[in-house]
Amino acid sequence: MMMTKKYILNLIISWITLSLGAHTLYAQEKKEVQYGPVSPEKRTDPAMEKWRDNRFGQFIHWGLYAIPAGYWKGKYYKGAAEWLKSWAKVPMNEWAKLAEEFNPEQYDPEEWASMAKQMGARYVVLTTKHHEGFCLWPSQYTDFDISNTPYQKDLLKPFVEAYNKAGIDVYFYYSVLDWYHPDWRYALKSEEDKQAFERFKTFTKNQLSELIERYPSVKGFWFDGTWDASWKASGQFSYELEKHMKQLKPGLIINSRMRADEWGSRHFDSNGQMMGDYASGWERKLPTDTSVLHNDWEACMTVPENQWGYHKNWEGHVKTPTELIEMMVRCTALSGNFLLNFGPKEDGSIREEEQLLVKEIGNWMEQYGNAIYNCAYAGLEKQDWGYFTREPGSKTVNMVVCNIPVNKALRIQLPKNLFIQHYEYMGKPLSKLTLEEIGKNEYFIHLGKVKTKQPFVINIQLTSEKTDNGLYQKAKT
Ligand code: FHN
Repeated sequence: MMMTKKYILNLIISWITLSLGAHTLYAQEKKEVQYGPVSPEKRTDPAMEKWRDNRFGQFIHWGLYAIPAGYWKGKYYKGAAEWLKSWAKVPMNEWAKLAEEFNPEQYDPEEWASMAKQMGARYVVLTTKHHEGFCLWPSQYTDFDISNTPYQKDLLKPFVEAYNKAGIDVYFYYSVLDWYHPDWRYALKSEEDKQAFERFKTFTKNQLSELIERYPSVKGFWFDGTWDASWKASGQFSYELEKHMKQLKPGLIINSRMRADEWGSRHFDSNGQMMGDYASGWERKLPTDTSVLHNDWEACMTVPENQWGYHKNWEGHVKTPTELIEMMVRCTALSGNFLLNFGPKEDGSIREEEQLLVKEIGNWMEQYGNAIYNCAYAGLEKQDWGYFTREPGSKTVNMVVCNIPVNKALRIQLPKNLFIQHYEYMGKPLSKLTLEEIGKNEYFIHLGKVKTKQPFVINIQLTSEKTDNGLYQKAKT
């Protein structure tokens, strides 16, 4: 007993010490940040509202890595295909020779755009240059580009045109990390490194300006490859670059990965303020709670475990359409976007598994897309059968049911003073629904003989005035 008392006392003392310590530390560490967020407040302009409303996007990783597709000199490498150069330790001059083979004759951007539309994607993010440094457009700042391949023609122009024609917003992925460029540096250890990296920064700024000027309908940039010490030491530059790009194209949207502050803090500045317009650190993982609501955010997801570029073998767990739909719903329910990756083959065609996904996700979106587009966190506690989403300001709440309970009864716990006024299926009715009030602001929606295994949506309308207008049945009659 004595031991327990002493133990508890010690615990309390260490808790107080830790809290005071953390507080002092925090107070000490609050930094003067000059190169933090360019737009410190959550953006509410039409471009950003559109980004939010889109909710579902297609990510495309396409580059020279689609040629070896996970194999080098007959040897199989199971890591991400776009990193093969690194796994197989291929010298750059050898890797660069792949450009001599790149001839995507099956490339049909209209077909890609129509697939994306069928799937329900409202925006697309395409790798204009990945870590290998190869550019899908004819860039005046490098020879390592599409014009020096047998294909020769610009891949981006028809891409942008086709997607825009299909009503899909185009974003460009751009890797700062560049394995090809002679001035790229991982760290700035010498004066020579610093000078080289200054040239690299000019190259980066030139290429980004070029992309904005050549493809003026681009809605934003998705930066990557910004984790090395050299970029982390370029806080002022990244701040000025973001400003410059937004001056060239007002309304441009830039992800948090692009930025570092002058202290080397990435995504969020040294005082915890998000930099860029949305948090883009959610890669192959999703948030689980409402702590993300403070900022706009997006999660990007692969279909297999960790493959972005085309890999001949998809090993490990390859996600089902239902899993991916649930992920998208979860993002919407927490006011985030979901970006689903595709890796086209070297000839420009799309692998069969991805074509199947397009159909399945597309069918679902056709019926239930209204529970995703324009929707966000519903302001209600998550329930076990799935997720609530809601268009901001609307009285109608979408219940996206992902797990049907064995008793076919969906329990709904509402906050105090909120009642269900109306309930019905979104789209085609799947069974006869009945409502039962089981407690204070607590209900069951009984599904009856519902057969589907796919997620589906029930719309409920909420009211703050409880009126027994006969729309629900009471538990105790
Ligand atoms: O290294 C890349 C990877 O190849 C892929 O492009 C992903 C997509 O988010 N980003 C990097 C890893 O964070």
